[in-house]
Amino acid sequence: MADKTTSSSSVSTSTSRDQRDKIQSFVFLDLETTGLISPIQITELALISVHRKSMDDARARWKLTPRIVDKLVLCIDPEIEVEPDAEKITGLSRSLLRHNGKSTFNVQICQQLEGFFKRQEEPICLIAHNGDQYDFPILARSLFELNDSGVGNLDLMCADSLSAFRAVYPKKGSYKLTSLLLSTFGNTYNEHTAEDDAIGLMKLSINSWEKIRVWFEQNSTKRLQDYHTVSRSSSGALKRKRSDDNADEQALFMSPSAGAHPCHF
Ligand code: DCM
Ligand code: MG
Repeated sequence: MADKTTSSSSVSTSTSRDQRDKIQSFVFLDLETTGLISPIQITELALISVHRKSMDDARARWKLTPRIVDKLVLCIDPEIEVEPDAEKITGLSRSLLRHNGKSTFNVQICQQLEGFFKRQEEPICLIAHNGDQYDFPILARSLFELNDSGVGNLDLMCADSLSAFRAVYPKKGSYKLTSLLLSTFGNTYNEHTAEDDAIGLMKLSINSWEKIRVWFEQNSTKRLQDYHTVSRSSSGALKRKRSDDNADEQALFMSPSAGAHPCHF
């Protein structure tokens, strides 16, 4: 009798601990920016947060759009000019952002982000496509350079969906977000718009949820703060992020270990 009690209570303790440690909120992140040349500033940010339960349910029901999501989409004055190529693909220029009265990445934006993350059940994991090289360090720098950013107190795990899709589907020809969406769902979408890129990433993740979720859980070891340390400790201009031609595809999306990081602060 005593043994039984002990063993059942130890099982329930470990189950609940297990449950507690599991990612509860998956936050799909995408940034539009001034381009590829350092210093890179954010022109648009999208966060789409979906609870683990909704991701599980969506997959089980073959629905790619969960009913319950929190979204935050912000357009931001980057304080420097947007590179012509970036302006062309995103439709965002500094003057357009300013004429629409958008603020710079200031303390108020940090507070909005902090409020957004505080609404999500922890543990929280940010997911971004090529996030390790691009979105995570850029967001971390923007946030943590403002010293009074309360986001620094939050525990935000990070997982790069580009690495995830490479690992889970090693034989794909291209791992660009647009290519993955086209090959998976057969349609194009409004790419280079932060919200649509983040939603596309969410749908791809739901579609491959069983495998991708396991990868996210096993590989979300870094925290957002860690990317700021990396960006401070290295020097040199940020080179390339993503490009639409095949050479860049080869360099950036197919063989990350060969040569220099495409995004190196
Ligand atoms: N970017 C760029 N040129 C490209 C691709 C991307 O300057 N060919 C920059 C500007 C985009 C940012 O990267 O705002 C994010 O790219 P994406 O829209 O793919 O998320
Ligand atoms: Mg984008």
